[in-house]
Amino acid sequence: MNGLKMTKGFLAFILLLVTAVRSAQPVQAAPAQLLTYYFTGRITSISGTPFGLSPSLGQSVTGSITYDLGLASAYNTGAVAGYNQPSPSGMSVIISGVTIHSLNYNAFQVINNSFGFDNFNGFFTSILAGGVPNSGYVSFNLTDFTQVAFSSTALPMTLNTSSFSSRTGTVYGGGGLLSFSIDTLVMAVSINIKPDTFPNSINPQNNGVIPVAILTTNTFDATMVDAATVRFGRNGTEAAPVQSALEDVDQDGDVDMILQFSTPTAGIQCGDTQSNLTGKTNTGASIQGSDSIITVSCK
Ligand SMILES: [Ca+2]
Ligand SMILES: [Ca+2]
Ligand SMILES: [Ca+2]
Repeated sequence: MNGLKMTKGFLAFILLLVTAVRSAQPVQAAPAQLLTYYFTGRITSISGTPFGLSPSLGQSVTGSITYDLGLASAYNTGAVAGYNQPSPSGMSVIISGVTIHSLNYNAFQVINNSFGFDNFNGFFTSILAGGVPNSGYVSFNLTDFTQVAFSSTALPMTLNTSSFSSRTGTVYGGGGLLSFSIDTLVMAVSINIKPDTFPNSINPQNNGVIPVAILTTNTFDATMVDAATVRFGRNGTEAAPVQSALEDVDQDGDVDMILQFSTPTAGIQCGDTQSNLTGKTNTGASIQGSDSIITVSCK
């Protein structure tokens, strides 16, 4: 009898504690809905020597654009409607090995004007690779004259270069200005090599298969992937899947894609520390993901 009373009392105490902890919690911010795109392009014009760089025309440029659908807010000023979001979101441009990184300021803006959507603008205040703080801006301009690329009520979930009639970027500051084209845009996706284990040990001489999961997140539906277009291996271009299925691989309640790749065709070499996956969704958007590996039985 006493034991039961004590148990009841104890449960009531726990309930009180849980209620107190709950009410003490701050209001939760909207969950991050990060979308990252990798891009490649070429330098199309140069003026001065931005950040001490002496790039050449036509030289390749790579980088990434990240935005957070959860932080976006719509605004409307007269004829111009847009979507604006504060940090964190990021842009980086890599020129001659130097990363120029957006930071700290109104890093992303999409304006829907009479010319369609354009002006992915970000201002940066530091250079990471050079380690020299500086000011200036990096911007991306994707203009869709047909005005059909995005819905009018949200930031775009997918960016296909074919959707834009004009794709350019600019880096300004540090004593110069350069412009570059944006030739490819690839959406970053989350993958898990050998979903049941970590670290992901791979014997390159093995004749079996490597399972790889493409995970569904709050910004990406892995069931939209066209399995026939997926490739996996050293560069992400090597092996086509020998099998694929849809299932909740990580048991978080949403459906993921699981694929099997033949180890010999993946081209993985002793000492590799990462393997890559590429593919397309059934709406034609390009995807790319990578995960760490360790190679075993190598001599
Ligand atoms: Ca794993
Ligand atoms: Ca998930
Ligand atoms: Ca899942």
